[in-house]
Amino acid sequence: MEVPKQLLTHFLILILCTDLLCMSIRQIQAESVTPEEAKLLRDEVRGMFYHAFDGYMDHAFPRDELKPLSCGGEDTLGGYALTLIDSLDSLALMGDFEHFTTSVEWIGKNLRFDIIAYLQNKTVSVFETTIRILGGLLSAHLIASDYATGMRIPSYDDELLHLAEDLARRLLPAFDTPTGIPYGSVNLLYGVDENESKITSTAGGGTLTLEFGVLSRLTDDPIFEQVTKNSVLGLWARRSRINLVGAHINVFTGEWTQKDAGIGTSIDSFYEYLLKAYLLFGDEEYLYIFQEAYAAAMHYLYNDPWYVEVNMNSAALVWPLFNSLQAFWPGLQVLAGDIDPAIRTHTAFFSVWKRYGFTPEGFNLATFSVQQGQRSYPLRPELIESTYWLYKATRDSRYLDAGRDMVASLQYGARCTCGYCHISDVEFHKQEDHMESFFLAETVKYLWLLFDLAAGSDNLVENGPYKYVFSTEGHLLPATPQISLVKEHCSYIGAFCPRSNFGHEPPTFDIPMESQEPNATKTFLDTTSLLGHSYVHKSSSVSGVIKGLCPGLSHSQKYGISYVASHSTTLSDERVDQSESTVVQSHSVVLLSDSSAINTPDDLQNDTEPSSSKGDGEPFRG
Ligand code: DMJ
Repeated sequence: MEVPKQLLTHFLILILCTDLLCMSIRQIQAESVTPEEAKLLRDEVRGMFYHAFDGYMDHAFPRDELKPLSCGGEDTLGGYALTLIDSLDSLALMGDFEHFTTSVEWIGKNLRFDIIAYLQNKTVSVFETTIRILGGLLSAHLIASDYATGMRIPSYDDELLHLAEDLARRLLPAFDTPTGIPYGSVNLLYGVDENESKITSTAGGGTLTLEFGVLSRLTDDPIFEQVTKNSVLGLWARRSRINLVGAHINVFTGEWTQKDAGIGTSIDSFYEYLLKAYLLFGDEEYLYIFQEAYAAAMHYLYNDPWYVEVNMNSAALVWPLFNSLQAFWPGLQVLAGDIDPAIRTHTAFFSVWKRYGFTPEGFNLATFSVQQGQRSYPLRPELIESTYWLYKATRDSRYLDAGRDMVASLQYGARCTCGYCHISDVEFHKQEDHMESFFLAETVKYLWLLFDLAAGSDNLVENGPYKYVFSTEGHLLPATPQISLVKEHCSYIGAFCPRSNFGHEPPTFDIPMESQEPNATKTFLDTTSLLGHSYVHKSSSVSGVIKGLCPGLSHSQKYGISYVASHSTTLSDERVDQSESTVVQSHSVVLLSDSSAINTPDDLQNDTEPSSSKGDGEPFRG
């Protein structure tokens, strides 16, 4: 492996320096990533992908995951080639048509959930199976079946869609509970075992809507969308009076069995899917819930720049802990248009990465040290994901520098014989013989997207025929007219919907506001004032992520991140087209946290008066 010299120097600085003095030395020594270096880094990341992917194919396939130190395989989620399925859209994204085709064809011919269910009598996690397998199959199906992606496979005949539908139907029995919140696990042949635990996590019940919703819209069977929305409503109905949710709930009684509220472990993607379900499907109920949930999180959990865990009823501090799953949050804030806190939080989280070369699963904010028992780094993507979103929104080269640090850490600390290894202890960098499938679905994908964007962005996400929403497993879900139900929304709104948007022609994006019908413009302006922003539209090219399918489509116009504004940005990359790069936070999809809007109830359920997680005192001093 050829290692760029600058990367090597950077890594040496990274491992030798752990204190403030060294941070300033590092700042002096490290030059910012140039566009040329971004290309090299993108290629470096591509090499990382293939080291891990080839290792998996050579030593583990068709088992679920690679054991990268011993060069073997292990079944971790049902025994159906998990890593291959989780990697499909990464292959397509990087333009590897050959591997994408052979992989899709192999899965289409060989994977049969009925046979696996019958022979192996498997009980699987509803959450993991949905986000990794169902999401992987659906995103690959949507790429392989569509000429507009440039990756249409001629021989492909919806095999992956049929597999996804079969699998989802096998998960449906899990939703048969009094609350609508599904059991955590289900047997693929028999349904839910009578001894199955009735306790599940909030993320487990709240992170299914994208995959199941897409399936409903592709199969014209509403059941998948209905049960998963019902689950979200079931969780939200049991929120506390201060709009927080706990971590674990009994799916029969609806009682919270773990009342710690936070944005990380066990809850994280509940928030993520509220916003993304709205963005992808245009269902405003999700937006409404997201606004309420987000405002409460920012009021009670945010301790600028960190996030804590508090009791969901009293808001009393429970854990002054950064856990690595929280690191997706700045990326979500970019989508929501709340960039300033995202920048500060990312800086704080990244300081933990810089200190150890990786983020530990838990970092104690009272002692500012690694939390005992949470010392590992299992190749998680969250901080990298947020780095990508913040770079995309700001084009600030500090995010490329952060990405370069992360590549250096992975290359020197985690790369091992046949792939990339988990780090069992971030202080000693000991490698462990596991490689989670999300390393290829997310970790490497977001790094590649980051540097590809800096190098000129020639990929499906940036330049493809649709705007994409990323699932929590990093799978690409396109806002096609069929998925976003453009027709339905347009007829509902009675707005400007040219016929050509519904034919075989690809939809037009980035329609200049000036060229839209007056009623469409009005919708946009109404929206921004509704959200309380003083933003005045000036740009000739307002590009919301899914905007343009139908100018009258209200949710598309409210899509939070706009990459275009005629003001306010630092630009480090002069090659980037001016209209694309001068962006950022000009308008937002959410009504941003307004603490005065949250009433602090006098009579909180069970618990004591809410303690403010901000302002009064310093909860982290221990
Ligand atoms: C992934 O499976 C998903 O990102 C999920 O939402 C959280 N856990 C892993 C990555 O850390």
